[in-house]
Amino acid sequence: MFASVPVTRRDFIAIAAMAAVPLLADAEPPLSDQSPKQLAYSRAKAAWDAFIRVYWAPRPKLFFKDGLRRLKVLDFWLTAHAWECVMDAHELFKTAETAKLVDDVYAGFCARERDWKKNPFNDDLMWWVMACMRAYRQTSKKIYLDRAQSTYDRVAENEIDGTLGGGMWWKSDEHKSKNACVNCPAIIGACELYQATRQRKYLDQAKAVYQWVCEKLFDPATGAVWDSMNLGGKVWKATFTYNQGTFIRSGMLLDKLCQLPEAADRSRKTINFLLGTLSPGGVMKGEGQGDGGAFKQIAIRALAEWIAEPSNQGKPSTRKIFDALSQNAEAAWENQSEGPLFGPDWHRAGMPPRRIECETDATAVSLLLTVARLHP
Ligand code: 7K2
Repeated sequence: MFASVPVTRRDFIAIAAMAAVPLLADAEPPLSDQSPKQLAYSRAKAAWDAFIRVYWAPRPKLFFKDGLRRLKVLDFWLTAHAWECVMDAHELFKTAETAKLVDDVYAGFCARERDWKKNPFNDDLMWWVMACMRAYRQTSKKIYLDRAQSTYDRVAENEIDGTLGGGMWWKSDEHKSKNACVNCPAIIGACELYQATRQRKYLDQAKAVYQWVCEKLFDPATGAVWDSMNLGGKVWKATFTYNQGTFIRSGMLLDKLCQLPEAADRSRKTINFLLGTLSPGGVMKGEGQGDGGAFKQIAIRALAEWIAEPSNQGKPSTRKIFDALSQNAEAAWENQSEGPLFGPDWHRAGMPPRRIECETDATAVSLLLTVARLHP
């Protein structure tokens, strides 16, 4: 059995709000009979409702970055992750509303970003390839597959070459570095395109890029995935959580598609690094807002995929990964800000809600949705 999750005053508030039960000191709703799974669901629902209320504008179908001020629209790459958060919600709630929202986020984004070729950040495009493939898996709508395929094909053709031994350039307007944040998403995108189309070229490309990442940016001693290599061959050894996540998922997919147990072994090492070194006290480190606000969301999604993978079911190591996600969810919940909204560092009490950005909140929302969905 899972360790029982303590029910806190925040839970009473969240659940009372959901059930429209008046919060009287002597008439608390009967939380004591909620199972840990129900409690995880209530928390996820409260966080999700606040996220949509604060950051989403149904007309003209966009996410605001600064939800309570509504002055800035969410960035290109961060919208791919807000979209994935919506898909996390749809996987849990499966309502007509969440289904519509999946399509609306994409439609609204495309209405604003009419020409993705103008974006020189290849990583931004690979994040959208990943998100579109997930939307395709979820909805079976071909527009998502087509967009993923045409985007991936164009970038792969122009941006993968033999300089530095292989791999994809980070930016198309200046070939100065090859980064984990573009190469691992490219591997994942290619694997998923292979699964959907069975075109061999995708698998070959995924394997070649993976080999390059393993040679240049993976530390076999610790399992760490480093950030990037510049034109001089110098490696920036920063270890951000998102790069651990996409590398974990790359190895898992390649092992699944072409029996590469050594790839799954590397992923296991990286999971240990992410849940050990990068998680002081068992909770993943804060990486600030802005781009850093989304990093953990990407790492969490990779762990969720690992847990959901049929061949990992029932293993003690899989259970440990779920427990780690649960512990992160517990910390995020306890350190929430009013809303409930969630700041970037789940080790310390929340920041003022006005300062919390969409991508930062979305990370905790995805975590809570995922824990509720995967809860046994
Ligand atoms: O240096 C890269 C990457 O390797 C590193 O991990 C992060 C650290 O910073 C950049 S990527 C950051 C973003 C900048 N704005 C536009 C986005 O598309 C881009 O990914 O933060």
